[in-house]
Amino acid sequence: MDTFVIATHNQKKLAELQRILEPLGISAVTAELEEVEETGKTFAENAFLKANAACKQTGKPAVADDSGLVVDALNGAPGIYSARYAGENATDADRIAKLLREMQPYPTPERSARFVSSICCVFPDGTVLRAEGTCEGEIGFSPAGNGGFGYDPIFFVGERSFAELSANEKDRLSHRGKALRIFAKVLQEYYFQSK
Ligand code: ITT
Repeated sequence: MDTFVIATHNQKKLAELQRILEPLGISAVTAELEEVEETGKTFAENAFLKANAACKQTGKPAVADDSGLVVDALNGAPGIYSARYAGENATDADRIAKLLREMQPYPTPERSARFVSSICCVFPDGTVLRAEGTCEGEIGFSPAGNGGFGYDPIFFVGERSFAELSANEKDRLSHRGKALRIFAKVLQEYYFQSK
């Protein structure tokens, strides 16, 4: 099987992608990649833009994840703008604070949300493979836990936030874990058919 370049500049996301892909038998390496403008209107379009640019730049098959938090009460925001929700140089804490402020008017039954991960893999011959995963949850009223990254401290599945889960627990439930397990199957079929 090929070695895949992981097309991300987010170190925490990279760590998750590598730790989920490795047990699935998919070997993933990093590379110094140019920044790509995420001009797509969907997670899938942005994942393609990132994977395609990394494949073109390195000449190797490349895998990208475009992901985000979709909040029903906010009509799907921050969605594909999750990373930029509080401006370009903001921190995870800034983004969490902004989301909690926006969610202030909404009581528990109206705090439903989901994480979405769209995985795209582009091969040098132009082949494109895709997979998507979602995880349903609720936006909490204050941050809890120190694990994970991004919006994890305010995204609750049952009683615990994603930031309170172990890495294994998060990978089992998460949008990214689900998307990558589907991706592993799609990849297997691709290799099987191309033999
Ligand atoms: P790359 O594009 O370089 O991969 P990025 O952080 O900009 O890194 P995205 O454009 O896909 O990635 O934005 C995803 C944002 O959604 C991310 O920065 C987090 O704020 C949030 N997010 C995605 N997955 C998450 C997770 O598992 N836990 C918490 N927040 C997550």
